[in-house]
Amino acid sequence: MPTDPTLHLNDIQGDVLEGLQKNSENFIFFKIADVAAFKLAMKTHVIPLITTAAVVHQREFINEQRKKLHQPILERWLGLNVSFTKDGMTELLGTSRPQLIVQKNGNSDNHFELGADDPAVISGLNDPPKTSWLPQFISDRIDGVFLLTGPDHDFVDRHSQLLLGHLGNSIVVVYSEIANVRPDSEKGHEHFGFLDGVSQPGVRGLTRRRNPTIKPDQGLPGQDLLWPGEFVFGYPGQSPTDDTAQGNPPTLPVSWSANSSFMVFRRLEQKVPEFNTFVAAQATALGMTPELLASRMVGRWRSGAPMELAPLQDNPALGNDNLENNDFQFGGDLQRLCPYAAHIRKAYPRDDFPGGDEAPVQIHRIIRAGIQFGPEVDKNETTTTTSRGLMFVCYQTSITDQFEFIQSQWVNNPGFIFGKSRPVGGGGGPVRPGFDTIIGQAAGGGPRDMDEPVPNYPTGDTRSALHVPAQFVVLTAAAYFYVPSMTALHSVLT
Ligand code: N7H
Repeated sequence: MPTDPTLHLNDIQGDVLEGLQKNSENFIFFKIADVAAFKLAMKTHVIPLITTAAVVHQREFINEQRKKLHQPILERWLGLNVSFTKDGMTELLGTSRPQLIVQKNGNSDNHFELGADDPAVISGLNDPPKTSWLPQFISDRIDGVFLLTGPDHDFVDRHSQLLLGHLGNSIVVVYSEIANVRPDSEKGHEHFGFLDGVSQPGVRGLTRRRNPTIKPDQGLPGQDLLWPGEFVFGYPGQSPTDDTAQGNPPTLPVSWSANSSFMVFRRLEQKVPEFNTFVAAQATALGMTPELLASRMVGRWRSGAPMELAPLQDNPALGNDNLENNDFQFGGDLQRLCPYAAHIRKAYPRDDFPGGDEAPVQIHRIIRAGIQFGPEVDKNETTTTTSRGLMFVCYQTSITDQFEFIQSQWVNNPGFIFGKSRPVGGGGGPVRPGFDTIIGQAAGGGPRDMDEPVPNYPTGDTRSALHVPAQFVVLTAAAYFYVPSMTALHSVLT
């Protein structure tokens, strides 16, 4: 077993690896109005409030202990992180600052410097035009974002006011939105109703191995351990040819980039009533239940149970059990269990490459840290009248090789997963898997299709296709951020 790297958790901001503990989260997007005053306020009042990965790790441990003892979580923890766009970095360091361009796996990634609203980035991802984004994201410059988390909406609101009081006129808030986990039994489920936060990459040096002797390269069963350089600068990354070996650390041209990361933010509106109506009508046409159709689009049931292990019927006990709900592969399944185009199969194909080689997959992973925004669907709402969805957040060391690769090369690519065929009894022959019908985007917002929504399980050769004329997940704002280390916050940046 290779020796684990030592992670400097005190120097890494807390949302990056394990995620700030949150029921509620304010996203405060700001423009720096007075650089000197901003730096002073940060040094004096704000940086001491920032939650590090060490604190998050400790809180996670306490939460786990309480869960084991069936005790409620009583602590009312405040979480705070800060990160900057390319414009914010220029404000803080001047126009002659070094460009944050990353060399990783032989590629040069300058997309942080281009930004999420660059025309080339927008067209590369098939994103909707900027003119359809929230006006605040196109009418003003965004220099940075504070992520402020807590146990409930009021707590987050109150602490946000205190934070803004510390910063005074040094910033202008360009846009802010408090997002909240869904209520009661929907807690932990995104707005279409599916359990979220089930599968995350394990991180060597942080994630505990449940079975170190038998599964030395996994945390929880099925959770592959990755080298931390995939998510935080200053550490070895994944080898592109061997899924357990360490590769070169990604490089940044500045000496103070260790323990920093890149954050991708996307405000993704979800058209929930429209999704439900569409799924119900298509399920009738295809002769299946709406539950089964929606779950085959996602690759998991609403409970979190994976189609690979529960192909025809939900199994809530399995969905809830983190010792089992990730312990599966896709490679041997010619989409009898789970469609090639299901969201989780497209976004993380596991061993589904020729020969079961996982190395080419593990260099395109992300750590997700999103939260739901907007109200519950009203019982009279048949078309979306109030904006709701996912504040999508993910961390990585290369935006082009990780988030953008997944979006543009996998989920938006109807040919991916490549080289797939049908079972011989089903006529054999090559398959075009189609789009990820949850988040995949066709050029110009065009229609998408997906192969084999109807399961041929355990046998059968019914050919079916799902035609999806509209997007049920719509991008309404996006931005790329640099998440500096605590050292950089204390020194060069203030
Ligand atoms: Fe996805 N959904 O409800 O369908 N996602 N996602 N996602 N997603 C996952 O494993 C969803 C989005 C990934 O390791 C689950 O936590 C919705 C973007 C990845 O097996 C569910 C939206 C991107 C995984 C959803 C959305 C990804 C994943 C299963 C937008 C990146 C892990 C629960 C509104 C480009 C796959 C879980 C794995 C899981 C949904 C966005 C990527 C239920 C509704 C933008 C890598």
